[in-house]
Amino acid sequence: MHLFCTPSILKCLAFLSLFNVALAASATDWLSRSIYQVLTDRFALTDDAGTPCDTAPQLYCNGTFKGIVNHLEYIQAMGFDAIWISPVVTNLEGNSAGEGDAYHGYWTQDITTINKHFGTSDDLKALSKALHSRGMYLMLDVVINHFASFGLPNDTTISAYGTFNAPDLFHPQCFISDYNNQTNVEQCWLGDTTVALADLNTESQTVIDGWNKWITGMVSEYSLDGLRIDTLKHVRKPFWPAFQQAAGVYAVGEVLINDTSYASDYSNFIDGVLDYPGYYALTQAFSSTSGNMSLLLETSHQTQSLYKNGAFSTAAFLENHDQPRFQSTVHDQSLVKNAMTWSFVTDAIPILYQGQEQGYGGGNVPANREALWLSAYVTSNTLHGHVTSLNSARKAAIAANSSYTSVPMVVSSPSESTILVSKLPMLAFMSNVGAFGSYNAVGGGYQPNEALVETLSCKTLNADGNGNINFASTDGLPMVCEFL
Ligand code: ABC
Ligand code: CA
Repeated sequence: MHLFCTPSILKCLAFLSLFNVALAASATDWLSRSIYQVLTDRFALTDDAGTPCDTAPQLYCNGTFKGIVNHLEYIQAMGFDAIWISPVVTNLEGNSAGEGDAYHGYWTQDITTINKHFGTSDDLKALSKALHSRGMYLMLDVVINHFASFGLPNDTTISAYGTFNAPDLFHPQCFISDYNNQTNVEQCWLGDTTVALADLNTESQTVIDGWNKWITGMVSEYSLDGLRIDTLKHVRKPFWPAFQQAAGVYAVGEVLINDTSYASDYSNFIDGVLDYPGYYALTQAFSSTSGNMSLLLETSHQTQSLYKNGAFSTAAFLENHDQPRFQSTVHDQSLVKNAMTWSFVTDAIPILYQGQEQGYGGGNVPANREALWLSAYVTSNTLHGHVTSLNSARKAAIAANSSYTSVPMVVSSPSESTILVSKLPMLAFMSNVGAFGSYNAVGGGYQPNEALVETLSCKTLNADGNGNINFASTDGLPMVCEFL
């Protein structure tokens, strides 16, 4: 059994959240949510057969929308109130030599139909409905930048693309060769000659109108609450505001870059941006007992000053389906727990990639895309408990302070191995001293002698006469403190 305590304010919240659906979900609505990233093909089988799934050949393992519906309780019981699922449209069928098949959903072929491997259009609607009846949100991953082709596409390939079926709706073929040249990044192609990602001419009015009409239709047909936009930086910035408006719901874009000033400018064109620069700083800070904490501090201060709405403009993550899992290189469970804590205690919307709670440790793509059913969805392991406690602490803080999702956090680094996030009533200490290290930290802002709870250990404590807490850890574990 993991330790898990519920601050008193949370006890009436499960009931209230049932009324929290139906209207189009805005950025503000999403700020209090926490997102569980589902890789649809690898999350749950329809029949729970426990079939093996070898990640190496990159083939479909047969996870479905119905499988997700059957395991929503698993996700919600950890405290998540939103899921992000893989792209759902019909993809290239068949196997490419070397890069496998389209189990991840990013090899678009026809945006008017649903990928039959994941289920039917009705199955997707049933998933949306099942989520909403639990007070949860559905975020759909959408690929706007490209369509896919085995080998370079010819006129016949393109004429089969349905909505965008003419060569002049695509940029002339060239693979991206210079990431320092933004025109090259926007107008040349991702992929390679095995699987080419034919780059749409997103300057063309036909393409703009086609996408805007499509997204309006998708949001309405499947009652979507939010979007994760793939390859955001590969489409010119002015394309996005009209697209976001046509969607009418919150959208967070993927800008894969370790550069805060580059990534942050996108927050002027779309609601949210996945915090990749923060990801790089976070993984580095907790990579070992000599990780660079000042880089994390500096990056988070830049995030606060450069994004349109500070860190509220971002969604934070420690893992995703494109990066090696944290535990592929870090094994010290104290470091792991500290690194996991960060996304849940900052101003960002937290995202957890399926399998992290099961301690999965796959390295680079495709090893990091392990099937979750192989874990049997057990709830007994330590990290599962850790995630549950973090979500619970975050929800309690949001419930206790009406400006929790609008007043910026204060981040400081009291020593070279510790970082402190203050977002009253929550005070979170993280450190990279590791399981054999110890640290002391002081934080304040409470009432004199106020009764508090350390939510990860469930221990109660009191602020001192000045409203401070003096915290000593002998095992390097993080601490997340709030009102009892
Ligand atoms: C497959 C294989 C790979 C193989 C590749 C050629 O083909 O799995 O092993 O290398 C999907 C699949 C992938 C598949 C691709 C291509 O399609 O999931 O498995 O790869 O067929 C998104 C999605 C991703 C998805 C796609 C395509 C896009 O999250 O799952 O991939 O729809 C670029 C894009 C980014 C994209 C990513 C895969 O590629 O920008 O949107 N992700 C630099 C560039 C980045 C670039 C990155 C990786 O390299 O700046 O733009 O991402 O190629 C930092 C720097 C960064 C630097 C990183 C590596 O280091 O600051 O700039 O990123 O320090
Ligand atoms: Ca492009």
